[in-house]
Amino acid sequence: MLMKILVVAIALALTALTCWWFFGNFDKKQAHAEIINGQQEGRVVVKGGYEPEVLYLKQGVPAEITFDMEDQTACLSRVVFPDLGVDQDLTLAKESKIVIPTDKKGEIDYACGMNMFHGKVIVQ
Ligand SMILES: [Cu+2]
Repeated sequence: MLMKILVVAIALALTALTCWWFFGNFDKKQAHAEIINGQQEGRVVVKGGYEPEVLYLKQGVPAEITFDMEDQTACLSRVVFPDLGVDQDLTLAKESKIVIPTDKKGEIDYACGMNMFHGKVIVQ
């Protein structure tokens, strides 16, 4: 009996480790925007969610995020930034640019049109 519990415990631990390995891919989950000639360029791939989920911007540098549409589902067809009053249809072009104000530090959340998938921009 004790042996069975031990085997189950080890199996669970291995499963947890595997999940962490695959889903805890932090490189894909967050990124810093590139600064080119005094302009920040962020890039978010829309494919079954947002990649990266968290994008860091530098305060005071004009910024723009390009949403690269790789998803065919209706779910992700719109991106909504409630704080910015942005509700952009991403199906009009492969790439859609959205200007992000960087005058003050803080977090700017965005989501798909149904508020199911979430992403975040952090100005710091
Ligand atoms: Cu959705």
